[in-house]
Amino acid sequence: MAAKRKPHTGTGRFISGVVEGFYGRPWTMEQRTELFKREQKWGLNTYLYAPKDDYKHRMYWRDLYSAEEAEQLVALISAAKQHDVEFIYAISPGLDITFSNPKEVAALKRKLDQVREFGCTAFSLLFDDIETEMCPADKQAFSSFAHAQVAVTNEVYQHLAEPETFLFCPTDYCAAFCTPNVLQSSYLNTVGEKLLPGIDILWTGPKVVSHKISVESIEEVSSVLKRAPVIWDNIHANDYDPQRLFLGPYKDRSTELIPKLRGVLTNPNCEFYPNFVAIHTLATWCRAPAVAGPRDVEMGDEEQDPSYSPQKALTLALTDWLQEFMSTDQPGGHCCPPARLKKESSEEEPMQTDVGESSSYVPGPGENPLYTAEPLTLDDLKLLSDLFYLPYEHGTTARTMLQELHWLKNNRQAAETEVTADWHSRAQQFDDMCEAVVQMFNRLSNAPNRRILYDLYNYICDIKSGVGLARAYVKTLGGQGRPSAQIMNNDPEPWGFRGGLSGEFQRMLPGHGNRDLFRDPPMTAVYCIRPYCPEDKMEVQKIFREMQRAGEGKAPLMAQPPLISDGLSAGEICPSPQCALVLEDEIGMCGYALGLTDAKPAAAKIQRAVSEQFPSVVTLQVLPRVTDPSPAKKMIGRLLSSIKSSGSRGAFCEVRKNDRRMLDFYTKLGSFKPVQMDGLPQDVLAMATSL
Ligand code: GDL
Repeated sequence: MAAKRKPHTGTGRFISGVVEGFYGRPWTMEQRTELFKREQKWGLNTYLYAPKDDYKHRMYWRDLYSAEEAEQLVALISAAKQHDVEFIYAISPGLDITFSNPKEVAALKRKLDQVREFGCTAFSLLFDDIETEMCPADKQAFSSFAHAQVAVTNEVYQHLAEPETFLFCPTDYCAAFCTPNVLQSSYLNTVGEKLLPGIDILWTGPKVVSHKISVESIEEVSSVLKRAPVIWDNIHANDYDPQRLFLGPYKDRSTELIPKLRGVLTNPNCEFYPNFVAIHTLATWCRAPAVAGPRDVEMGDEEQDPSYSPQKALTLALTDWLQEFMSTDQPGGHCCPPARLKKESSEEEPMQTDVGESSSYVPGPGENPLYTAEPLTLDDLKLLSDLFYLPYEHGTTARTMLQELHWLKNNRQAAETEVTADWHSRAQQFDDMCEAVVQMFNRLSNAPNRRILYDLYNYICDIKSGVGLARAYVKTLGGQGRPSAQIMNNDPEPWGFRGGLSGEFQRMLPGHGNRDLFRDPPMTAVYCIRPYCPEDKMEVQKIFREMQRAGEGKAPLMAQPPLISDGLSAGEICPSPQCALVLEDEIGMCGYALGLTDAKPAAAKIQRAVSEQFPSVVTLQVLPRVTDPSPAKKMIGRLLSSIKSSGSRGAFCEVRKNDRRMLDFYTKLGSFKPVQMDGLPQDVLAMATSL
């Protein structure tokens, strides 16, 4: 029977929902059922079952489910159905499957047949996060890894009678993993061409955790995949860092993407309950009305998106979440708040007793009043979300606190000599902000819904003590009170400093702290690296001249002896094929990287020799407006890999000793080391790397 063709233009049902695809403790069946209820309520339609550390999903993918497990899965699949959520069962055989062994493929089919018997009708094969080297048997049978995966996936898909929903996760599932890039990736091109058209493909965007996902990037990958992808969005995933939690809104994805995509599934925080915001705001985004006709404003900044405002979506989510915090509805047990809420009647049961029937405690005259706590507020939740916002951005209050602490620390001199009113008033404001965090912590700890609290507990404890330390530090700076025991003491308690071996390692490594969101907010500029073409010659020369002029102050230009790199940049020497790249930003060309696989002839012309060990030469220039070092690093990386594939053993660069910027660049790369080179002008240093 021919498969029903699905629309790949985004005009059909938009797949929307959640992928449980993170590492670590999987959610419980109860939590998943709760998820289906929420998805239905908020208009999301899909759940992709893919918990990385579930034994039988990945590590022991061949093993069939036991009777007890089967019972649970049957119940889960039926719960999804009840709530109009499509349950997609995913399996990850990539750790150790031999693609060419028919027994392995049979094992895969057998496992999926079993799940089909549980009532499941939608499936997915995932090949993310696996070794890309094939075993000898597979190398013999398939021309590439992509061919191996596609062959098995197509076979399984057909075995299952071409299910309406069938997803494939490629090994190169984001642009950053594609070599040399998305358009030229032979892996992705094979997948796009050979994977049967009814199979949809998962994609995480430019990176594993993508800051932004642009319409252009989706158009590009769709052209290679020959279908619109389903986004597996890691924006709220926190399985890579035990100190992070993401409670900010779904953001930096324009709603113009919706018609260009087959769907979006969010792979959120490992902790189930704190995902309220992640899933609620995604649902708001998915419901965003389509805007007819072309827009007259340049889109890209989500705040200008007329169909979706992350801030409004966040407020909606937090308002609903507040209700949930207040609910005592705990399946499988009674629940009472730990402290009575002020507004509640005194008839309520005291907390954490098993004597539900006993009357509540009433303090006698002269006895301590009962402990009471203010109820949690929407502002508390806004603050909480601000403190645990998004992977590339702190929330407003968190940013302000960091800025203020930074200012207070840097201006403490003034406070010591002359007591400035300004410093003290800002110190007081900082203290008030810290107090708000402590109060928020207290009210959260007293919220009736303990399930959410327990999921949040470690994080809010951590931020509370972090804030406590900062607060004590500012007090000390201002000369108020005695130096705080926690921060000034030489023998602090373990809770007086942030511990853990991993943290200690980090502090010892170079560059520790240089990715702080406060000091180094992520770059918003979008760069494109593309192959050089002859028409680029003039622009390359322009950059070269501009950078030469910038260096003129250091050494008179005309007096400088010629270098091979100068010849390349000035267009007098042609770069070797595949060894020339240009960098572009919104304004235009802003850098280039050029190379010669064999520098000997060019060297001979200027009476120089080239060592056998490093026969190739590279040169790179980037305009000063490119403050982000990564595009230059990427260009040089790509250039070196092209040079390597030409068979070269090593490459060198020529750097003028007064060119601190370039010296710094090559030194920081780590792989380039100064080398002796005969005939090199006095003021020039050669640095080289083996390939
Ligand atoms: C990944 C993994 C995912 C993990 C996420 C965040 C995909 C396709 N796979 O690379 O399981 O949770 O990063 O750490 O995203």
